[in-house]
Amino acid sequence: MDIVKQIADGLERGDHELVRARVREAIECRVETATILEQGLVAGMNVVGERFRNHLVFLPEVLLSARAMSAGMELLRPLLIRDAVPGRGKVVLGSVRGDLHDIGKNLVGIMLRGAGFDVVDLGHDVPPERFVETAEREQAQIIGLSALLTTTMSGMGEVVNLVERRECRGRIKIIVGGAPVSDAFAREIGADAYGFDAASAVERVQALIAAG
Ligand code: B1M
Repeated sequence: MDIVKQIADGLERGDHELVRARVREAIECRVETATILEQGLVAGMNVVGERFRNHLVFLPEVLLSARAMSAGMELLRPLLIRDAVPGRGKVVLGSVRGDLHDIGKNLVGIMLRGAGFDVVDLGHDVPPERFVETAEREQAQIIGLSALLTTTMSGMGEVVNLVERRECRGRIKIIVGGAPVSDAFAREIGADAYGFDAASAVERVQALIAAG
């Protein structure tokens, strides 16, 4: 099996030691940084995301793969900066104001990072202004909002309205998700996309960025 395939395979199995060793080897063998990232790490994480979505693997497996991803990225990061491999896009992520639930949001962040996106994680209980100001300052293309309470969902609409008021609607797109959130709710508040789970969040973000 070639070395890049071994990286993807190690990622799928959540074997961080194998991934670290193979990424190091690939770097020493002068495999292109973008190839190691896209065809090794990201390809492996995409498989994990798909399996998670189909309930073939569960949270512990995803976390192991995320750890393996981080192990690989640690070695790759300086080279990505040096080679200026274009990032896939930047996402400002957080749980909305009043909401302390962050397990699902963290998972979405892990999967987005796994798919090669830069993620600015603002944590939980984040006020609307902070989402929008951070997205503007960081020149992020996407704001990702998570809510687990029916009482905090309305905070998502506030972020959409604020983006509109600041006239950055064209530049910044908004994706929403969380257990009480639905596609219909996302449309009702004027969000650009709804992510049912972490894997679909990655797909939606990819589609939003591709649409420009
Ligand atoms: Co709370 N809680 N909780 N809680 N809690 C729920 C959500 C609840 C459904 C439990 C219940 O009553 N059956 C209920 C909400 C009812 C409602 O509003 N409809 C509830 C309540 C009422 C409360 C409190 C009010 C309880 C109280 O104090 N009386 C309180 C509120 C605190 C607050 O936020 N202000 C509270 C507190 C807590 C804890 C702090 C104890 C803890 C949170 C710890 C933490 O997150 N660090 C907690 C927990 C753990 C839960 C349950 C049990 C589990 C949530 C979870 O982590 N699921 C939950 C019951 C349940 O869901 N079964 C419950 C696992 C996680 C992987 O799934 O978060 O759904 P989830 O994320 C998924 C998708 O939703 C999606 O992808 C993720 C991965 O597939 N997704 C996105 C999430 N964000 C996304 C963003 C996207 C796209 C997809 O794009 C950006």
